[in-house]
Amino acid sequence: MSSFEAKGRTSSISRKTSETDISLQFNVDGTGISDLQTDVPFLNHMLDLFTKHGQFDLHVRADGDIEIDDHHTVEDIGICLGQVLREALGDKKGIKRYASVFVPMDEALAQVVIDLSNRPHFEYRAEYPSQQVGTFQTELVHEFLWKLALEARMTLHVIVHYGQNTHHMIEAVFKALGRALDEATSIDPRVTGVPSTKGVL
Ligand SMILES: [Mn+2]
Repeated sequence: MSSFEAKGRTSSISRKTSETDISLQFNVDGTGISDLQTDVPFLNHMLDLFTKHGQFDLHVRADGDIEIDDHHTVEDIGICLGQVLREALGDKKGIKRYASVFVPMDEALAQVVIDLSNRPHFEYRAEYPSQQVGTFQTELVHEFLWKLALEARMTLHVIVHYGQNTHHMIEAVFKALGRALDEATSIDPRVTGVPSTKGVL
């Protein structure tokens, strides 16, 4: 069960399943303010960075079956964020559509390339030295990003070029994701209508 409420370039969702109960509000044109309460502290940290560096606003409340593990909660927040992003962008008139952003975090370097194409595709190149950051399993980064790309219907390429510290490497990914989405969703005054030769995205 889920429901949307959209206004301007904002959107919200309430989604409840037997595994998670999530409410999420997203503003594309925000000021970098996040209000996050999930039971996955590392994801809160990453979403905070994403929101700040993307100049979005993001509010998340998530209860999930973390007694099993963090998987469903992380996956379902990715689904919800993708759905509100797609909803908030509407017909995508006047947006830049593409972005490619590199972000370093000390020794780590991440690159995120986006096309808000309406064609879900996810490419991911990342090898982390550790399988866990605290209690967070690094394989869940893939799960989150893939579901985000799928539900937002965007082409998303994420490459971690190098790094030694897994926390730094994932942090660089989420900062780059924020900055790339900020750029791809930004309005270019030279663009009239939808930025596609097909006339629709
Ligand atoms: Mn950190």
